[in-house]
Amino acid sequence: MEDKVITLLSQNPAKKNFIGLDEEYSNFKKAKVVIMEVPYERTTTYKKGTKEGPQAIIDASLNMELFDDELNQETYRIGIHTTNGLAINDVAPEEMIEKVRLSTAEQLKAGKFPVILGGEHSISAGAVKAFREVYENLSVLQLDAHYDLRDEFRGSRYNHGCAARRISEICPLVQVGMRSLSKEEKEFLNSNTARIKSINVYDILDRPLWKDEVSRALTDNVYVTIDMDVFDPSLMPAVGTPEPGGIGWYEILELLHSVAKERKVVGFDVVELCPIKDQPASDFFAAKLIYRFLGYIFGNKK
Ligand SMILES: [Mn+2]
Repeated sequence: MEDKVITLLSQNPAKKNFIGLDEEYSNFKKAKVVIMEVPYERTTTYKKGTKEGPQAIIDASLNMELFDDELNQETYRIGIHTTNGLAINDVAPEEMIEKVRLSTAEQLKAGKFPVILGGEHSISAGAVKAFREVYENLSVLQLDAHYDLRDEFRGSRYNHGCAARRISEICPLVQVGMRSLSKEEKEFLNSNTARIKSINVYDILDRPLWKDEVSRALTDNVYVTIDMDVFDPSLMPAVGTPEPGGIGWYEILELLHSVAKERKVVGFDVVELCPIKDQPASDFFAAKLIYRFLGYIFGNKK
């Protein structure tokens, strides 16, 4: 009964922080987690709108239950602070990356666990740089429909199609769920198997133990970058570059749960949500994914 009262009091839609938490659970000082909004969109090539992603996730989260039915816990008690969004939409990609790096570094210095909301996928490289400066033995787990391994795309090395290539220059990379790439990317991949481990959808269909392969390939400290198009577009239509044949909700949750158990997840981002007007299901999906993943990471490590 007491929990119920707290739940009602905490969900105040007037407050624009993640899940609409009260001051007690959303103030910066006590929060373990900091949600950083990075509404950057400059190099998208297909459907536009991912700069609206962070706000759509926050809005959807206001309607989410604070109690987690799978984990039987109230994850928000770890404290979740939401920062003001980075004002970066007018800057060039190189400058954006540097700003994301700086603001991520600031959160890490304060001992926070950053959760970064994009925005397009190019923002991730800035965050990964900051994590690499703090964490030895860092690797990145990328969930994505696309390999994003182009060295350059449409005149920029920081196009969203180059996101994973830039990350792979910072630390080892494990990619999961891909199903679309260019011949150039395939050739690059074939000559960089020591640094990049790729488990595409065909590997997933063929190998029942693929999740173990993922865990084995990751180092002790893991940053996770989740491009929402890794999910099947029937579940997650609100993405800029949808690809058929994606992964399901429970399968991704199982993967994230096993990674959270077996490795130290030090931060993550959720990118490329491209909200569809009057169809909040995808926004809510992303908000719930974030909350569940936080539950996996912090659940049993009080
Ligand atoms: Mn993608």
